[in-house]
Amino acid sequence: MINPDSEQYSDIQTEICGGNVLLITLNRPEFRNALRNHTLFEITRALEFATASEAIRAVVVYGGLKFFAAGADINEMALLTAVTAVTDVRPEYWKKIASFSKPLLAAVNGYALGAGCELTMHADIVIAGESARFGQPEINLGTIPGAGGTQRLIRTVGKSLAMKMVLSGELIQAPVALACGLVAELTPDEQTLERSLALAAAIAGKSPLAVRLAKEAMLLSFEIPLSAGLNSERKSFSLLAASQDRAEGIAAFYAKRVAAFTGK
Ligand code: CO8
Repeated sequence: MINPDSEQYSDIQTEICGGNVLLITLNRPEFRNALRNHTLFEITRALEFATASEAIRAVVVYGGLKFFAAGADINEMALLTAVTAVTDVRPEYWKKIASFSKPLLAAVNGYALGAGCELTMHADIVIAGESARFGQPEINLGTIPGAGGTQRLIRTVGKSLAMKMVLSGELIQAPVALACGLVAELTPDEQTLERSLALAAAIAGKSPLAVRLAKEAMLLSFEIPLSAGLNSERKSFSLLAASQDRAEGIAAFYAKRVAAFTGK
């Protein structure tokens, strides 16, 4: 088990906040938090820790007050050839991030570009500061997004805006990101982290079973037809009827007290 308080990481810092939220802070300011392979590796290790820990019920990924992440590390990307791209480790790291089963929040100030923007789209909820700028500027490098940017962006913000962003490389500002649904909430920059941690803590206080199945059901909507999604939702809904957490939630409602969910 990785100790999140240890100094084993070079590209990120981790901290457990309030006992049940893991905070991952990207820590390569000299490269504007560019996500080199090792950064993604460390993020996956931190998420593995969060998965294995019963105490951790939500994760927040944060870039700091000034920038979130300026994309993939261009120095590293420039070395990729058509052949080495086939065995590139990055897709495996992205799959691990995408399959993380607990709630993942992104707290974004400043630039979230390229792979940085794609990282925010791997998050379940994005809270952005007023300085946040989102973009897929890969076209300026003669290439295209490689970590889901063409797929997740269009599903999130719709065709016209996604096309504009990916084909022109133009960035969008925080209010546009909010209006198009890339972001759930805007805050002043100084409050982005605090608000994200508070929201993560609120989610961490819910039934972890219900949260997990709700996340799973919603993400499934991107993969399957509506009728199959509705069937899957119904099965998870039925399954939860057998949980102690649901009984506790209903008992707490009648007793007019706060429910104490245990994940059983
Ligand atoms: N990778 C590596 N280094 C970076 C990156 C990056 N993505 N972004 C910034 N840096 C470095 C700069 O080179 C600079 O280094 P140095 O101090 O040695 O000159 C340092 O960070 C500071 O950068 P700036 O001086 O530019 O800082 P500013 O605050 O003025 O500007 C920006 C910040 C706007 C974020 C600017 O740095 C920028 O535009 N960065 C690149 C953004 C970008 O194009 N991102 C997309 C990356 S590509 C991707 O994500 C996936 C596709 C990969 C294919 C690539 C094929 C080659």
